[in-house]
Amino acid sequence: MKDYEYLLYFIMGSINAEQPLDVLEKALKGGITCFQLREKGPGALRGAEKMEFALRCQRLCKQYDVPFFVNDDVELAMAIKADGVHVGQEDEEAGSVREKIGSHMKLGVSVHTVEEALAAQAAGATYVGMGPVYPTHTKLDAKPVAGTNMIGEVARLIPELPIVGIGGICAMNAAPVILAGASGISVISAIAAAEEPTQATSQLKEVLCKALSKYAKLLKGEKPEFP
Ligand code: FQP
Ligand code: MG
Repeated sequence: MKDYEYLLYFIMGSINAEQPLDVLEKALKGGITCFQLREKGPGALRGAEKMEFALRCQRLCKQYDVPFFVNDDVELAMAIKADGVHVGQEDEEAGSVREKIGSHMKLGVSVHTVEEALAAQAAGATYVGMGPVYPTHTKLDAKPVAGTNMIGEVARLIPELPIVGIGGICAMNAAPVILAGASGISVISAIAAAEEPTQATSQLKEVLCKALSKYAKLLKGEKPEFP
C-alpha cells in the first residue's frame, strides 16, 4: 500500500524565501501534505535561533495537521519531538538514526540505487527520497540527474516502501514522477520561489491528484480518461 502523506512534500529553510514563515503558511493553505525544515547553506540559522525557527514551523504545521520533518539534525528532531527526520547517504547512518529515534518517529532516507533503497528499508526507513529527478539549482552538491527509471525499479521491487521524487520538479513535469511509481514529490523552489505560493501549491496538488488517479487506472488496466 502506498502512503500519500508524501504526495506533496514541501522542503524549506529560512534562506529559501524572504518571508519563510509566511511562505510555509501559504503552502499549508495550498495543500502540502508534508513539510521538512532543511536549514542549511550560507546564512542558515544555527543553535538557539535554528531551534526557535524550527518550533515556529512545527507550530504552523500542527495547525494544519501536516507532518513536520527535520533534515539532517537528528538531535533537533528529537529535542522538539518532530514527526520525523530525513538523512542522506552522507549523513548519520540510517540504522543508527533509527536506534536513536525509536520506532515511533518517522525516518526518511535519500537513496540513489536499488541497493541503497533495500538497505534503507532494512535500516528502518519509513520512506525514501530519490533524485535529482530533473536538473536543480537549489542543491549545489546534487548528484547527476537520475530521471524516473530508478524510481520505477524501486517501486516494483519494494512496493510497500513510499518513494518521494526530488529535484527540479514543478507542475509541468510532476506527473511522470507519480506515473513511474512515486508516492509523492518534493519541492523547494516550485513553492518557495513562487510569486503566489498558495496558488503554486494548489496547482501542483491538482496535477498530482490527476496523475494519481491516472496511475490507479493504469494499475487496474483501465484506460485513463484524460491525457
Ligand atoms: N529527499 C528528501 C525527501 N529530502 C532530502 N533532504 C533529500 C532527499 C536530500 O542528505 P541529502 O538529502 O542527500 O541532502 P541534503 O541534506 O542537502 O538535503 F524525500 F524528503 F524529499
Ligand atoms: Mg542530508
